[in-house]
Amino acid sequence: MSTTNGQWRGVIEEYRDLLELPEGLAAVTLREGGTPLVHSEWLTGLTGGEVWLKVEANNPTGSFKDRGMTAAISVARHEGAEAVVCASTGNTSASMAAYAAKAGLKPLVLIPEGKIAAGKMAQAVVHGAQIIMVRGNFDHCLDIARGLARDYPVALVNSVNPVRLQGQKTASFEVVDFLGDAPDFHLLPVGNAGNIAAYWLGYQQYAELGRATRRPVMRGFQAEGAAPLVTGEPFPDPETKATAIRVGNPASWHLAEMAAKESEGRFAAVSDEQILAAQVELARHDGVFVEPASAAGVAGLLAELSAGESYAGRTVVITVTGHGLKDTATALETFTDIVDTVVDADVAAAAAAAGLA
Ligand code: AN7
Repeated sequence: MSTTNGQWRGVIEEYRDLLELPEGLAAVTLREGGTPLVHSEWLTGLTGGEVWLKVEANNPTGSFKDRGMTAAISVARHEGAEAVVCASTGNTSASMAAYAAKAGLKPLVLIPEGKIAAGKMAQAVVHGAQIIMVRGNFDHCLDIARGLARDYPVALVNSVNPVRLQGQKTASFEVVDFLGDAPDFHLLPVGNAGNIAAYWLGYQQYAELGRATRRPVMRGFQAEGAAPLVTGEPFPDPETKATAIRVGNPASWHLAEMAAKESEGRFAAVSDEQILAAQVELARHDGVFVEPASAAGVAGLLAELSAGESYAGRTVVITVTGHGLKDTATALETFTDIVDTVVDADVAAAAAAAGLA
């Protein structure tokens, strides 16, 4: 991996030769990617394998979406677009708004009414997006976004735009570049299913190039109330507290199924309780605070271990997709007594309250 004076250049410059993008494309970048693989002593201990977290919160807008967005916005500008549109459960809109601002494009965001985490909403607003709330879910928003891009002069930057996957697949490259080979297993949350498709694309490409000797088994985890890839049927009314993956009819359904099939992987569902418990456990054991949806992969691993599945001796990468600060309201819902005690400004009183005295 090359750098300029030690600074990571962003995924287009770091991996340009490996991405299907227009020749000489000028990158609109916030230096996304180059995110850490953090070793999880906790999950390594539980599994008897080696478990790594690919911490995508460390992207400029706090989620993995920036990898695909640098590519999509660069191409939109390259092709002369003046406005860009996306449907979003929150993170795509936050990312699009930031990159559109950098590129001087007008961002238009379609989001499901009342179901967007406050942090993500703040990002879209502050970056200057025009926000349209739709009485409906993400799937309705995506239909509208597609319709707008078809009939009006706005470029669609959802992951149905193949350029997005070109950027997002760089996450697999980074995993292999760091570990020296592909892991045995790759676990991640799945909503609209672009990310699992992109990872699989990246792993396949590296294997074909001889940069990896193997391809991982891909395991995708959905929320029980929004698990179409598990049941095989769209969910007309998807529901989960993990709003980022509240998707009933994933756009990349077919690609995601191919990734699971070709890698001998699978999809499974986890409950909101399992997701929120995993979020807290991950924060407390590993010091990594992720948003609820991002904990679905960890929740999946824990559920599989309980069901007798073994990862002993295996290398496992789990992508944690977005930052915990995106949605503090949901994170704090389970905590009734946030502040233990209120005391006067006095050491003895604090010591007594803390049980030290
Ligand atoms: C934190 O922002 O779909 O399976 O519109 O924000 O590639 O959809 C977000 C998805 C996982 C699922 N984790 O990824 C959107 C949006 C987080 C996310 C997913 C999302 P995909």
